[in-house]
Amino acid sequence: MELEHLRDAVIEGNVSAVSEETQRAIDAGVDPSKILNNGLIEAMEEVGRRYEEGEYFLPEMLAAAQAMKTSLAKLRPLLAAQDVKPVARVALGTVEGDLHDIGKNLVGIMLEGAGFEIVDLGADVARAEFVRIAPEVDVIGLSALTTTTMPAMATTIQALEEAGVRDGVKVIVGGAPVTQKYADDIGADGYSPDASRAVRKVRTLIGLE
Ligand code: B1M
Repeated sequence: MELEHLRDAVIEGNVSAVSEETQRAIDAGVDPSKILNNGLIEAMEEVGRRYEEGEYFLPEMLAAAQAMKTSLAKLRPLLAAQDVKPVARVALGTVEGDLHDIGKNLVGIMLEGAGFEIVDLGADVARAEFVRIAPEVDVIGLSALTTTTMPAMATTIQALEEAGVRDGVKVIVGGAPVTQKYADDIGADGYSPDASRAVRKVRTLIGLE
């Protein structure tokens, strides 16, 4: 069965069409991992490309992400039953003292759309929480939206080092006030200015690109 309609519906952010097309594919017996890879992931790659080229803006990206979540909700139990392995595990959180989570959530959805398993730690996440999760994941993503909470990125990386768990994970940072220079200064492995490029950066960090 052709998944073109599903891809188009995700790219257009059409939640009801995505829901219908996903169900149609499931009912037609299409392999759930094929629906994920050739339907959702390909569609989100296209959304990311359009966003980076300035053809799509935040509202279109949020709509596509929402549509993709609808489909993932239907596919998740089927994928779990098939034991489809995620590309890698990424723990995401907004740092201590910071309540902004919209950008972090978008990064999570784009990563999930790219086949990663997300451990969403939420917002205002204590360093101890990142230290606790570090041995269980491949990548830790830190988000900060204010200049006053940005230093918590540095102290979180320090805490990972002090606990002896820093070497086992890659750390990527992002958020409106964060820059590549800041990421370099605090010893992060990567930085991304937006959710779409975060996917590519994470793939590079774990050696997939
Ligand atoms: Co706040 N806020 N806010 N706020 N808020 C900003 C960030 C601010 C710039 C507004 C302003 O003054 N112009 C300002 C920060 C100024 C500064 O530090 N320089 C600010 C402030 C000051 C505050 C409070 C202190 C206000 C107050 O109470 N006096 C307070 C702080 C609370 C706290 O955190 N302790 C506060 C509170 C809030 C709300 C709760 C009301 C709400 C947050 C709701 C929520 O997130 N659930 C809020 C909002 C919505 C904003 C603005 C308007 C929008 C932020 C947003 O969601 N953008 C923001 C002003 C603005 O940006 N225009 C503002 C959309 C989102 C998709 O973009 O988060 O940048 P963004 O994420 C992008 C990239 O940055 C990147 O990818 C995303 C998608 O492309 N990215 C990553 C983000 N994380 C990444 C992680 C990665 C990689 C990329 O790897 C892991």
